Amino acid sequence: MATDILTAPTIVGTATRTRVYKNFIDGEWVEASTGETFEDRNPADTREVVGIFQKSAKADVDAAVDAAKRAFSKWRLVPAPRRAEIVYRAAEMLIERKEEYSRDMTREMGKILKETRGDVQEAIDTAYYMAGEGRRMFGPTTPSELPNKFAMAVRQPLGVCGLITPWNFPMAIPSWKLLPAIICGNTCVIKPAQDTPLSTFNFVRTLTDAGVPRGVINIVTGFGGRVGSPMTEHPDIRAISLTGSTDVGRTVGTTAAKTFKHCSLELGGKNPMIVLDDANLDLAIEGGLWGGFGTTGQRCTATSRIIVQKGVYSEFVERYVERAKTLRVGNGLDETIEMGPAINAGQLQTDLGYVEIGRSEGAKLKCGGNRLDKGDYQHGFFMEPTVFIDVDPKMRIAQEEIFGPVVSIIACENLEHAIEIANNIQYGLSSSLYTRDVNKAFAAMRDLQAGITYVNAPTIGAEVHLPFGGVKATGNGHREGGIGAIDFYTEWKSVYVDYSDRLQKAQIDRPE
Ligand code: UN1
Repeated sequence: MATDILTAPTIVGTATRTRVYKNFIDGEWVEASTGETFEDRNPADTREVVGIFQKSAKADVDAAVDAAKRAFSKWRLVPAPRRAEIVYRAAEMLIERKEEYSRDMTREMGKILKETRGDVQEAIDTAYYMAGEGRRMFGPTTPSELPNKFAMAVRQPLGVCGLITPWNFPMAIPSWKLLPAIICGNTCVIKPAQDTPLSTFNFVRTLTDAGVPRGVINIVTGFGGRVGSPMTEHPDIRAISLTGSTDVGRTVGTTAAKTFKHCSLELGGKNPMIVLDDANLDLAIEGGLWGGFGTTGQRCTATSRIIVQKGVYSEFVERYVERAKTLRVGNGLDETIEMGPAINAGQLQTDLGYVEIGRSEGAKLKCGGNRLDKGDYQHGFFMEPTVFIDVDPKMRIAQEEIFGPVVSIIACENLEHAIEIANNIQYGLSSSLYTRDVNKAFAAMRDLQAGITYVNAPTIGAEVHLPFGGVKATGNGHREGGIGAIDFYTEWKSVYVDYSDRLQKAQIDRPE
């Protein structure tokens, strides 16, 4: 059973010694107030302990917030272009460290090297992009309605930001939050996911080496209830940004509202890819495999529903399933592997549980569905790429976020019907359409209820300078990436300068 693997003895002192990582508060490495630690294990081979991290509690959050508050009084006054130079330098350093950090990430998260390199690259892209923002941070200057009066709006930092990040993009998503936050002059306390803290340490170490001053970024590791909750409740944290499940988002949003924090929630998805009769099927099949099984299906943007028009349904299903069966599953450090393990025992159990749910709902299991636990697989959380066909859009496997390598294929009559199926869901993160018909493409771009729509590409692959986020239960209206991030981490201040040397009354002093 998976839980046995979790309690397997730690191999320490053979090839490498397991390193103990402390919290990073005010530029110092400090132990948690609890004196407790937890292990970060490799999901492809749970005998390997990647690192030992601090199991923190409220007192550690309080210390980190105090440090961040002190640092804020100076950091906010550093000119934004100077802050940006540090971030730019970090981007250059990350390029040099990319291979090392990608390997660390594959060891702690499981996704294949090609993808962890992409994850580190996404942090590099964000760093270059946000470094540029340091010389923009534009706000409006606009005419006053009164003579000899100047009007403009400037962006101001918020103060201490609390960042709660997930395990599936352990460097990219921290970069989406940390970099705009510090470019805007805020200071941060970050709680990385307990499954993947090392990548956050690698990222923050690089920022520190590049010159981010002490206290500007603080890391507190641990679990949601003991670290995330005190952050969300802390009166001195002025903004919370969470990427996580819709359930956790609801709790975080409700709690953050009590102290009037800015709150950005990036939550679940159940992303549809529509394939119309006129689509380039080769392209759609490759896209659907990448979108469905890339990152072992563990992306908020994963292509978890494929809605195929009836004229190409049989051919698509047959060819898609044939290809899914041949995907090479294994340890992502092996360059030939195409799909890694689930992140942990709980996630694997969820994935296998949904296979049972799909079967009992009457969907046809066309391939996969089993755990892989023999030979090289025995120490990891591996499972076969799984495809259900003839799925009814109302089934739970077509409605609920699984976050694993389980794809549901649904038949549709035409574009209208496909969009109805696509939209009839609580989530609205990403979406996609394969067609060669420009009229249909534009209709779908308008009508799909999602924060992101791809045409002739799967539902994954967002670029960092465009808004990232979703509608409905996927979020609360904020966007990461692009200028939306700068909007989230700043507050507008409108400034009026009256140089008339007399009292002028807006709305009242009007020429006859
Ligand atoms: C996620 O889906 O959890 O768009 C983040 C992508 C990546 C980020 C995904 N750039 O696929």
